[in-house]
Amino acid sequence: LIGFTCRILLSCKGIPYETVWLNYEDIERVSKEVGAEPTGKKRDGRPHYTVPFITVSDGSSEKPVPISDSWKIALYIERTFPEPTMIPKGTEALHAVLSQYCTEKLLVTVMPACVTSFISHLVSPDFFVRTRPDILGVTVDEVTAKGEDIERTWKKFEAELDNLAALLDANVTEGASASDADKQKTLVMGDRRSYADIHVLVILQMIARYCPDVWKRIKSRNGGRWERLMAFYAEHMPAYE
Ligand SMILES: N[C@@H](CCC(=O)N[C@@H](CS)C(=O)NCC(=O)O)C(=O)O
Repeated sequence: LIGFTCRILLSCKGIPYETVWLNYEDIERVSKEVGAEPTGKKRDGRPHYTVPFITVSDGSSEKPVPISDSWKIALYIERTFPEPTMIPKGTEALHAVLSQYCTEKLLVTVMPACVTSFISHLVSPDFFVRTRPDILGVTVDEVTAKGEDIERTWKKFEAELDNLAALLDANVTEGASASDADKQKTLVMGDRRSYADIHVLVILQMIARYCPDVWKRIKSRNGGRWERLMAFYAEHMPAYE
């Protein structure tokens, strides 16, 4: 999921890249092979290696240079390929805060309803399930919504979307045409694409893929802006395979 943020960013900037898919159980080994740093710690203090990480051959060093952590990768991409800007100078902290907001408010809220379908698409679901307590401190079973809680979870998620929509409404300029207002309400920066949009996008894309029935009702919520956001980035959305 988080790897998609880097891929969409690269596509928006027109930078060619190659994707190497890793199964969860291979992330640590391959990270160490290429020298990508861990991005955090597991519950017991051991290093936690994560995707995305990138390796860059810039010609100045013998071996490709590794960068891990999506935010560090995004800043590297923005500084190395400034056009078109996706993190305008001086807005770095705002994009980082929006990213945190999306994780803490949207992703955490929706995960209990999506996790079963997400796991069923993994190559090695057993590894993922077995290692979650080490990483999150809870079992998959403990976070999975069941029975009536599933619908309750979607309602909570929709309330979070309504909240974000209300925040985005403030982008609308006085006297804007209906189509300009639609765009301003859809994009975090109002009149242009930016890195912050991508964090909303990857969550919507996850729902569209793993919970297609619920996506049908979410895409028309808040005046259809979530479907508009997806359409706005359609040409930059990477394939899953
Ligand atoms: N702070 C990191 C977090 C990345 C992250 O959590 N990646 C997940 C996949 S979406 C991962 O690699 N998890 C490995 C694991 O939990 O075993 C970032 O933004 O890059």
